[in-house]
Parts: sequence; structure tokens; C-alpha cells
Amino acid sequence: MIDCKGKPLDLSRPQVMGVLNITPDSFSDGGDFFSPEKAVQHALQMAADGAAIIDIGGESTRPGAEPVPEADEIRRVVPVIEALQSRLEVPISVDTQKPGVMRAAVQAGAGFINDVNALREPGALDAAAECGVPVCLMHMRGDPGTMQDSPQYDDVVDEVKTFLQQRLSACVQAGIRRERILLDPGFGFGKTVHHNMQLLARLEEFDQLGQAMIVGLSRKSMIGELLGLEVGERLPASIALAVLAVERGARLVRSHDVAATWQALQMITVLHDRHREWET
Ligand code: 7PJ
Repeated sequence: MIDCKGKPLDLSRPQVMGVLNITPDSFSDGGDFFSPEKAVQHALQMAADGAAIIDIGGESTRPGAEPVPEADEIRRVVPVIEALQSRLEVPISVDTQKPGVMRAAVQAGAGFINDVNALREPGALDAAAECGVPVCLMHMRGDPGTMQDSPQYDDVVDEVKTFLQQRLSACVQAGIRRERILLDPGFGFGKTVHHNMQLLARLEEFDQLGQAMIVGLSRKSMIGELLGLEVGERLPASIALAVLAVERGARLVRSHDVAATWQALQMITVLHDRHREWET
């Protein structure tokens, strides 16, 4: 059980992190939940649908996205976090790269920091350590503006693992407790379809890092490229990838479609539990 500022996150079984984008331009649901009332309702629905944590972001990180000034990002996420924190039993995660947003969000009631930049922005490491909440460190090559301009690796799995190991050490050195650090290979962040497939094929190797693993595959463009599907058509394939990732060690699956994803993960958990019973 991981404590997220008083709210528990149980990773003894695979869980769903529900995505709440408060942005006009996120690639799969941009603009859908831009008004605070809609955002709050959607978060409550995701919690009712089985999300173990709600990830709230005010800046799109889709390829080519424009950066959002810190004050604007705070204005987007803080009112929603404040409105939700007493109404949600599950923890709230803030999806940000900016130290000022981390502080404001945790002050408002967030109990988890999800940083696609792995706390590399100046001041972010100290801000996260001071906030005293669990963090997700994700691998990204480049930045959202340029990351998909022909990324290259000698061995993507080794390079992502080395990066995460280094960020993990930096966090531990900054005073963040190891049990509170989750790692994410960052599907689609500076990676071609081929790189994403290599990461999936060898996902079990990330267990060697000794930390709980998060994956985000929901509606991502690799599905579009491999199957020729539009964003709104990608749920079944997203579930297939979520199931595969969980079978290969992922503990938290970031998803836009909580009810369906949670049903799939519950099914796997029941099968594993029963299998153990029958074997004994
Ligand atoms: C991820 C994320 C991911 C983590 C986004 C999208 C793009 N955070 N934030 N992992 N992706 N930890 O939702 O497709 O893969 S934004």
C-alpha cells in the first residue's frame, strides 16, 4: 500500500489510473473536460468505474503541443483538485513537469506527482521531495515539441532502463523514499512504433529496476499506425495492450477508458488468484 497524502494506493494487484485532461488540445480528449464542472463529474465517474487514482493534467504533452505558462496550468488544475479532494476516496495525481504546479497541486490536495519529464526541470526534484508524495518518473527523449522527429536508439530498452535507473538514484539522493517511486518507459515519447514494440516485447526487464511500473498505452498512435484506426476507435486494442503489459509486470495502467480497462484487469486478477488456489 502506498500512501498518497492520506489516501491509499493499493498496488498489490494491477490498477487503473484514470486520465483527466483539463486542456483544450490533448490528442485523444482535448477540450472534452475543459470546464471545471465537467472535469469534476468525469473524475467522479472514473472513480466509480474503478480507477485507483485520478491523473489530472493541465498541459498537453501530445507531439508538437505548445507549452502552457505555469500560471495558466495552475489555474486549470487547482480548482478541480480542490473540488475533488474531499469528494474522492482515491488519490489525485497531478500530471506536470513544473515545480510550481507540483507545489500548488499538492497544496490543493493532490497526493501523487506524475512527471513525463522525470523531475528533470530545474527545481522539480526538490519540489517533489518537499511535497512528500509518491512520484512517477517517465522516460521521454527530447521534448513534446520535437520528440517524434526521427528518434534513434542503439538499444531502446537498455537506454530507457539506464535513464530510469539514473533518475531513480537522483530522486533517492534528493530524499524521496524508494518505495514512493514508480517508473514508466514512456510509450510514444520520443519513440517510433518499432521502439514501442521493442519496449513491449521486453517489458519484463523493467522489473530488474525493483520499482512498481506504470504504463500508458491508452489510445496511443502506435495502435493507429499498426491497425489503421482513428483515436476514437482504439479501445479494444488499448485493452489488449493493457492486458499484455500487466502480464509482463505493469502495476498501474494509465487509461482514458476506465470501466472497460478495469474490467479487463479484474478478470486477470481473478484468474491469477484462482489459478493459485487450484494449484495448492
Ligand atoms: C503518459 C503520461 C504515459 C505517464 C501521457 C497520452 C499522452 N504519463 N502522460 N505515462 N502519457 N506516466 O495520454 O496519450 O504514458 S499524455
